[in-house]
Amino acid sequence: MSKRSYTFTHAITRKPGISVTEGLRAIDTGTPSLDLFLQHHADYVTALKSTGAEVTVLEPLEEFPDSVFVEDAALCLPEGAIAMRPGTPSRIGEAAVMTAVLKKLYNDVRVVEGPGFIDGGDILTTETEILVGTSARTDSAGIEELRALVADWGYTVRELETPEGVLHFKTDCSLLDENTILSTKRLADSGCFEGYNVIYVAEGEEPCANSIRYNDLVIMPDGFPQTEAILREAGYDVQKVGNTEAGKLDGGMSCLSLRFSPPA
Ligand code: CIR
Repeated sequence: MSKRSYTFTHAITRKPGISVTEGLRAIDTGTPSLDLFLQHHADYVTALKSTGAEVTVLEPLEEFPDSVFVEDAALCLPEGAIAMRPGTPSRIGEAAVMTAVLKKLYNDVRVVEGPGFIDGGDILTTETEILVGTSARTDSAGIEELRALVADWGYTVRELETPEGVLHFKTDCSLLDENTILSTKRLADSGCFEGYNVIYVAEGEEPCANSIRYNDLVIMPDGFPQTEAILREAGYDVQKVGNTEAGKLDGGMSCLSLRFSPPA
């Protein structure tokens, strides 16, 4: 049976623009190269398409340097879409732009109006529940508003904590299938994934915890051989994509797309 938490027909991405060099970062490890970022982005879109996805590639939005990380602006569910309220001033305007895009695909688009904040990167949707981590970008008020917005679609929202110093909840975890989550030890050790099987990323390979399951593929950043071997051994079909440039801006595989199946 196909599973709604990782079986999708569509994805939305946005190409990085010239302004991506001004993107937010916790620690400056160098300016991303736009050319290499565009190459990685194209490889990412190719990986999604290889699973049968219809991928929308939006043009760059120069006024929003971080807008390549489309995941933070919305949450897409089979029943409808919800525009987020990104918790950092330079990104809050991305939600309205994404709302207009989503209205072409969904009849039901709901909006987190505030006063709380919530970034899509803090949300992990599993087969049975929506997990949301509080972080520097997401607060309890934002999570409460999301809870109210999805209640009539039958979703349970569980509030958790993103580890200190980690940008987003999903910086440290990914859904692999209906029972299994890929996680760092620092996150899973909090007990937040009780009831799920947890596969730990290899020690020293924490950045690859931000991977995605999209249809038959686990798409992971290139350069994490021990975790790649663990995933292959566990029976997953793995596709690697270069992520050095997005990584300089604390972004990874999940941040680069919205993944969904709009209502027929
Ligand atoms: C930011 O700080 O907002 C961007 N430089 C990175 C966003 C990554 N997005 C995500 O984890 N969902």
